[in-house]
Amino acid sequence: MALIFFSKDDVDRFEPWKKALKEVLPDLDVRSWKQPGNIGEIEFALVWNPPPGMLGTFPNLRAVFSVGAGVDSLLNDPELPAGVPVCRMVDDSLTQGMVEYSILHVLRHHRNQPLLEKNQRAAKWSTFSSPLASERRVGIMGLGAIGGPTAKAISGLGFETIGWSRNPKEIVGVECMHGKKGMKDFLSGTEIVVCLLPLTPETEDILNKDLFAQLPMGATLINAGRGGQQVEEDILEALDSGQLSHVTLDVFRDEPLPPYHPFWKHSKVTVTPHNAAVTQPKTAAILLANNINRLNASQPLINIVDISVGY
Ligand code: NDP
Ligand code: OXD
Repeated sequence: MALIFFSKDDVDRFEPWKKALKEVLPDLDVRSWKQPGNIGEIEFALVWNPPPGMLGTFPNLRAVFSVGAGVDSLLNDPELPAGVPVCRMVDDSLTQGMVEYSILHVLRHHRNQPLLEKNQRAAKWSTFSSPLASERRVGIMGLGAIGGPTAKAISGLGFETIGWSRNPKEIVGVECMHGKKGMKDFLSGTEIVVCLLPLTPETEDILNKDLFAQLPMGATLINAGRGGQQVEEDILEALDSGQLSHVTLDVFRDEPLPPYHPFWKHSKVTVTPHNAAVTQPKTAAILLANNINRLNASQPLINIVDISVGY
């Protein structure tokens, strides 16, 4: 029983994953993509942004596991082996990291920390107050494994919290909207938007000038979903016009963000390098082992991706 690991990352994550997987599945032969051995023996793939075509080279693949929650790079592979199930990552520690990121940046925008930092650099003593959290509406786009707990946590801080998803949802303390029809109400009056959507054909370019125009003047945006959801020129224009007062972006169309990109040095843009949350091998390996055991016992896999909708 062999698994191939691939990660297109700036750090080599193979050894921690191998160690964590061997602890829960001692019989699993965990191989790095650098030394795949006999590819006919590979039954499972655990991957982060593999090059298109790579997965199609394993003739006996039984399941593909994504290291990350987002599976857009896998589904965009024209040679993704047909009929092989793809599972996304749903892990409490990943969710917790995303909740922390969202809270950190919602509070940063709520308290206008970027202005305080600017004033500090100018040795300017200027006090101001922020509205009460209950007077500030925060909108969460995507109410799934990550967005749902994030919306609850933001609501728990006392913010007026509104959420948006594809299908109807009920979350205590969160006003839930859904679908294209719910979008207008979701946006109107929302001063801080947090995007936690997967990248699909429906969500591509969703963070665009039409959406920004429906927000109150001076609204702020936090995007930790995927870069393909944001129209970069529209963000820059909205920042220039004051429609948006600040954006915090963890994800980009081109990653790593090229050094010449205007976002890096823009005074109204906070850039984080796609590290809102990183999957922890220790906790995630337990979930993978569970899924591999299920497959071996002919039980249905957990967190299987619905390829027809893209997440
Ligand atoms: P889920 O699949 O659990 O949830 C996705 C949510 O988005 C669901 O609520 C879904 O609606 C909603 N959604 C999908 N399509 C639409 C649409 N067209 N209109 C409205 N709502 C839509 O995903 P996760 O919560 O696990 O992860 C979300 C994304 O977060 C990942 O795909 C990834 O891109 C990103 N991510 C980023 C990380 C980072 O470090 N920056 C780390 C982890 C994740 P419904 O509930 O109705 O199906
Ligand atoms: C993920 C990510 O999808 O890290 O998990 O972006």
